[in-house]
Amino acid sequence: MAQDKPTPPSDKLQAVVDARLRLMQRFHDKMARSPGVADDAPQGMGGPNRHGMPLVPVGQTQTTKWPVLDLGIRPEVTAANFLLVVDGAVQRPLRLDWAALLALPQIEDTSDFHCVTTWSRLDLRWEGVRLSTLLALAMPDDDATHLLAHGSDSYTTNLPLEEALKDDVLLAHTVDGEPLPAEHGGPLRMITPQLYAWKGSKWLCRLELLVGDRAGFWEERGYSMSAHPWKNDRYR
Ligand SMILES: Nc1nc2c(c(=O)[nH]1)N[C@H]1C(S)=C(S)[C@@H](COP(=O)(O)O)O[C@H]1N2
Ligand SMILES: [Mo]
Repeated sequence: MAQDKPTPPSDKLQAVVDARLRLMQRFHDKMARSPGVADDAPQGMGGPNRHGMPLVPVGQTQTTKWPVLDLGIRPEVTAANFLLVVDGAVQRPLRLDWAALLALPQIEDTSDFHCVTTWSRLDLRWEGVRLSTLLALAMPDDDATHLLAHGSDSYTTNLPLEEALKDDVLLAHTVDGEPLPAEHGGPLRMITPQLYAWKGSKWLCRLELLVGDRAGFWEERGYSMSAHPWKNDRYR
């Protein structure tokens, strides 16, 4: 049932935490088998796993610049006109305006950013909302398996829920202490530190829960459905 008004801020944070844990329990086995968790020495989760050494996946080179990569369409999204919809295979569709997003539990996490065009940026300090928090609120149907993230530039990208639920997958509004610049997807983008960066939509406007997988923009053009940088998993 779609709601017309933005979802009011939740003051029942414990309920969110409980719902999140229940959802993660449902995907526990798949998550345990996924790269980055199943590896003996998990990599790609930021500085702590690098033991202080720069370390990037095969075929990647570290950069200290931050290139901009997108379709060349720069949508005019601001906090004032921001709207994020969560719909599809969910029991409780959500519509969040900027205030509703900021009312959710906020976290900070430092992680790496691997673009499939071979550059990696290490140790970006992100702030935002865990994707799993929003999914817990939206309550994916029992048979939901994937999601398609939509950007306001009409970009799409797909990922399985066992990846989407990882703790470092954020809807981020702040990077290195500053509001996320528009060219990097501000006011809100998704990040997927354990997958190539194309899995994180800039100017995020919709999370569509799916029963089964559906290719997004780059996936339709030959890029990997799973996109694991530590497995050099670039193409289909
Ligand atoms: N909405 C949207 N999100 C997007 C893209 C895009 O074209 N549109 N490009 C993707 C790709 S290929 C990469 S590598 C990263 C680049 O993010 P950056 O421009 O902040 O470096 O965003 C991803 N998310
Ligand atoms: Mo990319």
